[in-house]
Amino acid sequence: MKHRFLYIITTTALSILIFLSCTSSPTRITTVGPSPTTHQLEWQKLEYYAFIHFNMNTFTNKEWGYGDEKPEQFNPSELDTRQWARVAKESGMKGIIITAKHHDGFALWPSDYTEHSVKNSPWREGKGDLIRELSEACKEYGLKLGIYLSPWDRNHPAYGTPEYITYFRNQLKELLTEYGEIFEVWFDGANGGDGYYGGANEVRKVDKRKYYDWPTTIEMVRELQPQAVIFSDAGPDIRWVGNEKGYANETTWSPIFRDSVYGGMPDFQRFAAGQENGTHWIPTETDVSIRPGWYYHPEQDDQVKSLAKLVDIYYNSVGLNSSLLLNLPVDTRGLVHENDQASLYALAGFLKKTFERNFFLEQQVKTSSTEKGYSNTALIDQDIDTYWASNATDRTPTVEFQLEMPVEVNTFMIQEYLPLGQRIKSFSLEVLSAGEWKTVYEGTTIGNKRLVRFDTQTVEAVRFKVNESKAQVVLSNAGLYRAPEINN
Ligand code: FUL
Repeated sequence: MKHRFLYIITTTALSILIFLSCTSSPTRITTVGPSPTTHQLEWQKLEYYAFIHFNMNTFTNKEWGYGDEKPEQFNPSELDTRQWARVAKESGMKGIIITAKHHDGFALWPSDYTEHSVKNSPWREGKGDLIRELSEACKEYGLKLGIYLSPWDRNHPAYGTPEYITYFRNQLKELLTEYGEIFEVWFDGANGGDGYYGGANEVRKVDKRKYYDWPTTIEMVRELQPQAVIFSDAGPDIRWVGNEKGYANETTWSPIFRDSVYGGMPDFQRFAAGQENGTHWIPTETDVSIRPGWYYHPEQDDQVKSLAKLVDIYYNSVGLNSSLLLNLPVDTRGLVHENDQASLYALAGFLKKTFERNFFLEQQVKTSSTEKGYSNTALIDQDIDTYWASNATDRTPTVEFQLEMPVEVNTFMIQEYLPLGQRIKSFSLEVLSAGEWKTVYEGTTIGNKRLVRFDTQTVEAVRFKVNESKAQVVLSNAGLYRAPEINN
């Protein structure tokens, strides 16, 4: 009897144990601070896409038109948006954002709300619609389309009054309803000042906090293109990196105290690094031109950024928790210039060669701890949606990648798993070379992606150490690469 009782107790306990071990799921990790929306996450994956500045300024050889230009001046001789799309695609870019209307007010589509547009130009005898041509070219080449619509309009007579805001929204509505899916809407912070304004030729200042009533416009974008991300100095989805040189901050938090910033604020640079305990998730976008100017100027044909410069920009934008919006000033023919194309293709070749082989794949990974239900193989599965987590008490974990064979390398990549919030505050990178560990880099934040360059050397193992973090560490991917030498 006694034995029977013991037997029942033991088998029941065993069954409960087996049941628990089969059903126990990974420990739920709580999100730290703000985290991205699904649309922000999709955008985050794009990393590299084109800006195209092509409009009236291309033909007047200016950066900012006054607003008194004549539609007849817009006359590209060989405009071919398919060439733009082909070049962007072959350069590894994921989309194109076009200056549908810049500060001078000229519209690249036949807007119903103004005469200051392509419909009164000699191009395609006034029957052309550049936004339509570009949207079709993007579709053909599998690229996303984004639009830049300048809030400042130096041509419109009503600029500065509520009537202009209605006009601005009418134009935006045309762009958001007639050209298919838009992935990003770009609102420039530069606005208010002197201009033509229908012949008034005066200075018009606006209250940048209130004049545009941004919440209503944002609601309209959400309704018409719910998947689109909206860019401005203050987001709501993506923010300016704070300079036009192509360099994000070494420390870049995606969270920011959104309510303390507004579009066009004078000291925006102060916020470029974001804030560790910011209230909203608004990552940065790094916009920079491949030439000194945003628009095409023939005298800058020999000032196209070199491969070395573009690589530096790439590492300091995509590799610093930002995205790279690289501007191509399309020329007066209506084509991406040969020199720009050559630099773009050189960068594409460099990136392909660098990232085609990840030396961590199929190697051993050792971590100082691992949260229950997670595996450190997630770090090297090249899947952004899977992740490894250190355990809840280990805020300064170490991840060691042990290589079966020594390899000659110079580049390291690491990514945090963003849906759980940005956590890491500082890290160091060590390599085991000729039997000795040495630190090759000390850095701060990581976020979407951190790329680290170090002197080319043969390594036997790599150690990534988190020195400070807001909580347990959650990483999605890591990589080790050999970038080719650059000879220019
Ligand atoms: C600035 C503008 O004033 C420039 O002309 C250019 O469009 C750049 C991307 O943004 O604020």
